[in-house]
Amino acid sequence: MKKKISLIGAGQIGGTLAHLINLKEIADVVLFDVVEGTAKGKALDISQSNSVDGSNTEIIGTSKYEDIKNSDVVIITAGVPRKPGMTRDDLLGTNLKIIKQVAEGIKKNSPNAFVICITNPLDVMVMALQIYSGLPSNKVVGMAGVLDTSRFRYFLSKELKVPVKNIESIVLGGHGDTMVPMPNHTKVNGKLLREVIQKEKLDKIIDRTRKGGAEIIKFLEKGSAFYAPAAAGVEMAESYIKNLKKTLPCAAYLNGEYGYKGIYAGVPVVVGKNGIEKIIEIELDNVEKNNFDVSIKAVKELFDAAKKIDKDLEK
Ligand code: TXD
Repeated sequence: MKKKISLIGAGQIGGTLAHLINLKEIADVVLFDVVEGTAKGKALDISQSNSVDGSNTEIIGTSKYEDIKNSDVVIITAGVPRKPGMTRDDLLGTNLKIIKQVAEGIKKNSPNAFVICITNPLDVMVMALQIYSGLPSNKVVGMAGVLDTSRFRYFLSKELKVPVKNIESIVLGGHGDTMVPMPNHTKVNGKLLREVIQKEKLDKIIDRTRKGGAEIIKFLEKGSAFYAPAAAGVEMAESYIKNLKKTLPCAAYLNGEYGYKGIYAGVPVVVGKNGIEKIIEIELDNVEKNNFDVSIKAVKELFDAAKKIDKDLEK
């Protein structure tokens, strides 16, 4: 039985998601956007690549929520991206309204889907999405840690001249400047990172990872990163669809784990056919715990700001 992935938002990331899912033949795709032409045009264009790439998945473009009915996965990129000089938090007001609308559409048409939120400010958007939609928290997750970890591993691989596949790592916490790259949980060719890199170089790479999004926005001037965010979203969707049970850093609902309850945070989770199947609690030393707490505090403060905008977020 062919699987169905609906993409809410057919912009830079949404279009790239559609192309990657189609190329890897993971599922049929519904590309949804309020600007119907964007969705229909990109769906048609990607469909016409099938004869070259040999993919045979179906992809349609639409602006009607009924077309996302009974999706296995819904990935949300609907919203506005940052402009140079903006922080992810600056998008709160605009994107919160959009997420509320999207949550309604999913609740009505695909309440059993595994929902991956990508829209920024990510940690608050995914929390709002789960509250607005009322979907179970193990089926609503945010994409950020896979991207942030991918950036961290890339920068390390360039610095150490090691293939990125030989670097295991993880970035925890919120998707913002307080995110927590984890050097003590990073291995390069099986060796602990701190044994193979000078502290100054590591600190520079941690800082560059935190500002990875802004660095790309500065180059692009219009729009933000989309290839790597899309690749990260596809890895999460594929782990669910194919029940790969990959351990991935995702913004997941904490119910006591890491000492927190009732908040979303970037932590290692197992993604399989039941959605977030397990939250992995890794040992944090005092510095890591402190950094994690600072990151969670930033998410909480932004969520408080969101609740001031929309009282419906008061649980
Ligand atoms: O790691 C991460 N989570 C981040 C997320 C990485 C990079 C970018 N991040 C955020 O994703 C970014 O800050 C934005 O909030 C989203 C989407 O970024 P993208 O670059 O794809 O933005 P675009 O190209 O502007 O696409 C957004 C699309 C656009 O086509 C709009 O017409 C559409 O969203 N849109 C809507 N679709 C459906 N419903 C509504 N209401 C709607 N409003 C706009």
